[in-house]
Amino acid sequence: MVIGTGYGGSVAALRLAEAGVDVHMVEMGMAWDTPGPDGKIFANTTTPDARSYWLRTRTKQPLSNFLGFPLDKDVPRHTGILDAEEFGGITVYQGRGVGGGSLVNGGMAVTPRRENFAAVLPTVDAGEMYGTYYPRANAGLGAATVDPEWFETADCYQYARVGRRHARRSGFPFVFVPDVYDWDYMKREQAGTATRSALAGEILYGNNHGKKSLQQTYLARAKATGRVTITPLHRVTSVAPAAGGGYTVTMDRLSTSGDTVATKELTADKVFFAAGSVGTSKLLVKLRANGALSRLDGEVGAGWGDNGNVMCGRANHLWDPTGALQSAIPTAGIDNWAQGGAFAEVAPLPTGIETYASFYLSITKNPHRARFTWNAAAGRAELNWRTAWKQPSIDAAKTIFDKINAKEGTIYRTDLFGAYKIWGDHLTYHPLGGAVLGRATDNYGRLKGYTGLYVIDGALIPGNTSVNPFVTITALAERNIEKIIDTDL
Ligand code: FAE
Repeated sequence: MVIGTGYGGSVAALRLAEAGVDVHMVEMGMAWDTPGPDGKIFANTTTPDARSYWLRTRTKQPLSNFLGFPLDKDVPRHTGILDAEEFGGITVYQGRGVGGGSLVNGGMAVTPRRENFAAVLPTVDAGEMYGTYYPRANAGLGAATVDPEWFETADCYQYARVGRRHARRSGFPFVFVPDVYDWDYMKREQAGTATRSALAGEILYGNNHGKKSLQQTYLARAKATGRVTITPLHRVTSVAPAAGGGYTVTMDRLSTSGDTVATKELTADKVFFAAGSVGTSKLLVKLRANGALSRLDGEVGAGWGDNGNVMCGRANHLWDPTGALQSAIPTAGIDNWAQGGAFAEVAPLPTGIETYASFYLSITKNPHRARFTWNAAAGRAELNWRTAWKQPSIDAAKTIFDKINAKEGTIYRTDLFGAYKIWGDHLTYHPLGGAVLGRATDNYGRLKGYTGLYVIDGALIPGNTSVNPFVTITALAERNIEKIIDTDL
């Protein structure tokens, strides 16, 4: 059994099925295979509706304000695609549904520099990762880089070209990064010969065309084996050793308004936790505390980080427009990791109007790590992150943007995250850790204390990857599942 259908879960399901194992995947979100009343499966970013948020009655947009106006609006409570999960000091954005984060993310498929990977996961053989598993992951995900010639002339990347000019004038390297979007489709969107998706501002709440989510890649191949069953709208609540061997897995069947309509128990020989860094950590700290899996290691719950995410915008001069038409798929970044501890994605602001804004999501070297614990009285997992812990991330991002502002004679936008607030320091898109490789598990994701229980998602990575994380999550899952199939099955 695989709990969750994101990157780690999809890799596990495909490789197990190819090895002849029957796999049952359980996913708390929806299947996302049926069009809504407007004929589209996914809602647009500028017009969120019931499909957009996981069980909220009001949207919680990462950019909450624009030109002084709040952007959030009421929506019907529904098992929508984007979860803005709130903990004490941070809102953690996550994808919900078959495909996990691949449904909502920007598709930036970035392989970290080898020296940075070695610093993050020193017990993993970097030679194997860069020789075998990163290439395997990138091929499986369909990662590719924008055609540089087309990039120079495409209206929809004017914002990225402005970002490049400003980066270079301040002496920063500007790097193209691969993405899983179908670049030929994007070209046709720009040429007006295909229905627009990235160019219609589709991101965050799903892409109706063009993006190769896991449903188009790993999960399609997994299903084609005939050995994989996926059960959506079921949330796993417990895993405990079964009397006759294996594990009893308890799950709630959810209605689309989030109510539990049935509870089921199944038995599985082996269980893979792939519910994402937050989902896996929450489940495991609960199961250790309530005695269902009391032998789990004390490291379970620890080592959680936000990949150093922090957002900001810059206000450009009127002679430096970033374009009314912006592709929602980012394609490049500013690499100041070695000098300043920041890698800044040049991000779109696809509002449909000229904003004169440059917008960035920075990934920074933030040393703070939080811990999940189970609050039995409240019946929920808690995370002890503090908003003030974002200061090192802001400082790192400033090594890039203070310099660019000084060079360009520009200022930070103060209208995107509330009134007179420069930094988007309240959120992360990249939760990592909580069941760290080599600490809560052995060096291949086997949970300490139990035979046949594995972690195979972003929970294994200790809080940071130096770049956007899903290629690393996928590559590590490829490495671990190969070993597990060879030795445990
Ligand atoms: P994930 O993909 O989160 O999958 C976990 C799945 O488990 C989800 O489908 C959950 O609904 C499900 N689940 C959770 N709890 C349960 C339960 N109890 N029972 C059953 N199912 C459960 O995990 N990363 C990049 O590399 N590049 C990007 O451009 C990028 N952009 C992003 C943009 C946004 C807005 C967001 C939110 C994330 C972005 N990310 C990006 C992060 C990336 O999507 C994330 O690291 C991966 O999706 C994490 O993969 P996992 O396999 O760990």
